[in-house]
Amino acid sequence: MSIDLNKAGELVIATAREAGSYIRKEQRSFSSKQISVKGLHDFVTHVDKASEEFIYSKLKDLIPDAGFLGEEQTSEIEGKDYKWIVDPLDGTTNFIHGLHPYSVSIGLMKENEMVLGVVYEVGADETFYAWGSSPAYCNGKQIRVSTIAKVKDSLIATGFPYSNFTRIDAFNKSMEYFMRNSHGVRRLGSAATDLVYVARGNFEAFYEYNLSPWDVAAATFILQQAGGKICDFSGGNDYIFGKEIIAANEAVMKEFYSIVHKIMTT
Ligand code: 2AM
Ligand code: CA
Repeated sequence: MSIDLNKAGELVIATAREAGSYIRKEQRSFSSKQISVKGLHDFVTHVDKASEEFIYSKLKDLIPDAGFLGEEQTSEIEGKDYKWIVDPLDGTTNFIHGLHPYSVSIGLMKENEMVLGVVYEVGADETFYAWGSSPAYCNGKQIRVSTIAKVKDSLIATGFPYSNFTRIDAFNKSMEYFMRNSHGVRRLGSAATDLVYVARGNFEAFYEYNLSPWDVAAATFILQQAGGKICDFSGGNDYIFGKEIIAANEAVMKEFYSIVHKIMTT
């Protein structure tokens, strides 16, 4: 079965933006009393849940038989050829603290390959998207990764460990390396946003361990369509479900990968 990706893409953009408007409105009256704790430093709010329920209600009839994997487990459907991978609010800790960025992330996988990605960053009202073999766009304008080819000239994004500290020593070493040998390291708090900022050329590269599929699926597709390269810490393709991701513009990937691989896997 094949679907019209242009039609699906327009609907997914509208859905992500509508979910984002709801999140923006809720943030204005949000109180820290409304937080629930899922795990160590892993927070969820009624806003995450309502956003996912809204997204599910919009997507469920678009592709009959599609699976659905959402962070808040609104509905666990295995599905046939297609699967939606959804983070209704990526950057919940930022949201709780009234800080940007935070994003709505909706990806579509067909037979284990991503075919569509939409990331809506609420604070700047920016929609990043790509589908099929199209280029990547932000708010209607084509985006492309940067051409900076050396780590020493790069701005690097990452996520600090917050609940899984098994690789903290290696991670700290990698941070020290990039502090000494690049333009600097940034931790924005939303992996989907980090990845689309690599796609637009704000960052040259991004790496993190212990992310979930919904944090990265949509944005990795957008990044690839913008000319980026992505792999796991060993150079393989298991970066959506494998909890390790290295992403970079094409020119700097080889050097960036060799550093992260060496420090994080030895
Ligand atoms: P989430 O907001 O959807 O949970 C960045 O490190 C990634 O980790 C984010 O995409 C974020 O996704 C997730 N994360 C979960 N808990 C976090 C925390 N306490 N601090 C930072 N990131 C967290
Ligand atoms: Ca989330």
